[in-house]
Amino acid sequence: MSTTIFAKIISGEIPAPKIYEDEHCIVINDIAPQAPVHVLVIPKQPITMLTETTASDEALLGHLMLVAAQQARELGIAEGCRFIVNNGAAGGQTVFHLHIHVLGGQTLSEQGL
Ligand code: IU
Repeated sequence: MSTTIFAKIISGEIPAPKIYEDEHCIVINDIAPQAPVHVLVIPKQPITMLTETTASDEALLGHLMLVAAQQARELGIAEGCRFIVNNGAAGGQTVFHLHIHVLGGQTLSEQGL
């Protein structure tokens, strides 16, 4: 399997501030934010994309969603935010290591998002 930028961030090969980390995932600020708050929840397991997951990933996927929600609360955007998973090149995915975008900080519809 090819190594993505996220795998290198997780391993520490490429330095990137982790705003949260636990046994299963990390959270980083997106390098090209599309909203005032834009973070990425990334599993340490190098799953390519959501449609590659199976029933064995159920607990991990639940964990990622809970971390995303917790980050939204901690970043002060819980009352209005968006959680996005791009899937596959035609779905807008550019980094082929599963991640959840957490976006907020202003009315998203004002940004055309
Ligand atoms: P996508 O869903 O695969 O399109 O999202 C990839 C995101 O990863 C995108 O928003 C990039 O700005 C972001 N990103 C990053 O935060 N740091 C990087 O070094 C690279 C991409 I390459």
